[in-house]
Amino acid sequence: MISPDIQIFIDGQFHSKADAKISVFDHGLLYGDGVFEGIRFYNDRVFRLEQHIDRLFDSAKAIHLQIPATREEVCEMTLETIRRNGLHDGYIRLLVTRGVGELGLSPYRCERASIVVIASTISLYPPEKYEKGLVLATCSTRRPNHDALSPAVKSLNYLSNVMAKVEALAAGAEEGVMLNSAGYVAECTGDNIFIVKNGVVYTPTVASGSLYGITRGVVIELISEAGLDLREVELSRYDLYTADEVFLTGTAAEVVPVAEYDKRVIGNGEPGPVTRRLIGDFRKLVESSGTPIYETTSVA
Ligand code: PXG
Repeated sequence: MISPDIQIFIDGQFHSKADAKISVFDHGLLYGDGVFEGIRFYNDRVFRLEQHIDRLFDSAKAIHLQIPATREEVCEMTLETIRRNGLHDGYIRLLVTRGVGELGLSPYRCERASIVVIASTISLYPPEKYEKGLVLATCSTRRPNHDALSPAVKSLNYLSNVMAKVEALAAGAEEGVMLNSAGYVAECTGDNIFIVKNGVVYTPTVASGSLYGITRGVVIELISEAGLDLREVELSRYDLYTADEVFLTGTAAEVVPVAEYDKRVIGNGEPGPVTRRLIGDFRKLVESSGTPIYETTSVA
């Protein structure tokens, strides 16, 4: 639940929820022109803060957007927003919009990008889904091609993901699988996807149209620490239907098992041993690592 007196950071100032406003001439609103991050903090530490900020700067660079602050300053804005709200566990939505401009697409008539930090909570799926697994369905809305907007850019334009989510919900599923234009699996609407087959873990390559997910990267590290093989490959729907295990990863979703996909039961319909192990390892890691929020001498 969002507390009513939440303090939101906009361009160096804190505002109450009711007063936290962005101009209707901001190109973030007019054109979805901007980038964002979703970051979690656990137990007074921000998980993989620097990686999120690096990805934010990479997304901004890709869309030719100058963030009006350094990486260190953006980290500090994030930490300060959590401190102002006295939070210990939660979720950060960090946005950089193109800023206020004229009507018309040109971003060069926007004087200065705006930085917004919201500290709140997020819960994508009910807790029992982490025990029982999600139901997935394939969406007809494809991930953008590399010759359109790069699927690696975490931009403010999420309409194709929103449409895919609408399709998944209409099909009675909880999450939607998005394919690329060649028909290979890219990812879900807000999560990366992994499968396990005969003890080997597979995930689509980033070139397949998935985001460089921070959680994806963390889970790849955990897979290697567990002594398991990980292969980044092109995956088809067939590979998912016939997998022993399927699970999703994302900042909001964390690591969540899949029980059913396009009406096919995955494995025996219960979260498998690799998924269970990775859920446990991930929880241990997030509780014990990250950038301290309230300590002044920081050990990342
Ligand atoms: N793919 C897409 C398209 C995403 O948007 C991920 C994968 C997972 O990436 P990370 O870096 O989070 O492991 C995302 C991230 C939300 C929400 O509000 C969505 C995401 C992250 C946080 C919140 O639904 N998506």
